[in-house]
Amino acid sequence: MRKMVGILKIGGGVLTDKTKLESPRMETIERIAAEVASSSSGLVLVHGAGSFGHIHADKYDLREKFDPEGILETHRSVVRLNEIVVEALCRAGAHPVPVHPLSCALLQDGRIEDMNIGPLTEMIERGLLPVLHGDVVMDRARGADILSGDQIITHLARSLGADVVALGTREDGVIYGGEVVSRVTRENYHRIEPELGGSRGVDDVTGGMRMKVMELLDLADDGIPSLIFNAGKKGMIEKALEGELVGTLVEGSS
Ligand code: IP8
Repeated sequence: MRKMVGILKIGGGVLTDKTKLESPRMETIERIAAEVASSSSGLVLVHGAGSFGHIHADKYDLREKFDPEGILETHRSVVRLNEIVVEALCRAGAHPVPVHPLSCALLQDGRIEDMNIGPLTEMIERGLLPVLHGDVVMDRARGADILSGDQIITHLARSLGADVVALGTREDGVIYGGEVVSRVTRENYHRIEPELGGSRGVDDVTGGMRMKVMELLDLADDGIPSLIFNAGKKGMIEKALEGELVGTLVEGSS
């Protein structure tokens, strides 16, 4: 029997202070690691870059220009955050394995064309916790581009056939008129869209809440719902992974 597969993304804004270069929020990382370690098996964790990566990608204008030095600096930076997360997960008793998209994904004009899924399914089967992250990735058309963790989770959700997809941000969900929207579908998206902005702190080269919701609506069109919730609050990860509606559910039209 196939294991249940959960895909959890934790945003870079939760794990780091996005206003200061390479500043991890260690207490939050330790808490999240403990919550992830105690969650049920069959999980893939993807984390954003925050102030590791976005600042470098912006500095080298990597979305526009092919820059070998920028590629190396940006990748090394996100790998440093990945190591911090992996170390915290080890301390919390999980069995994490780092997986770097630069080495296993290929883009075509900014979209994933190919990703090596075989190792991930094997890791999940054997009780390991793959830990991926937003990264700079080779692109057939552009040379290289920034691959957001948001695109990674939707790609993995489709190719692994995820049972749960949860996106932990610093917000309680999608906010409209000061309130959390409990459900976002293609029907109400046009109404809330003007209020969806980028993200806080440094320039986010991958687009903030609007891009997340667009990415997740495409996933919902393929029949896979997902949840945007606040991972900055204690206890929410477990609830989100257990399918509790603790935020905004992005789902297909009924
Ligand atoms: O924080 C961005 O990933 P994200 C990756 O998930 C880089 O959007 C290298 C800026």
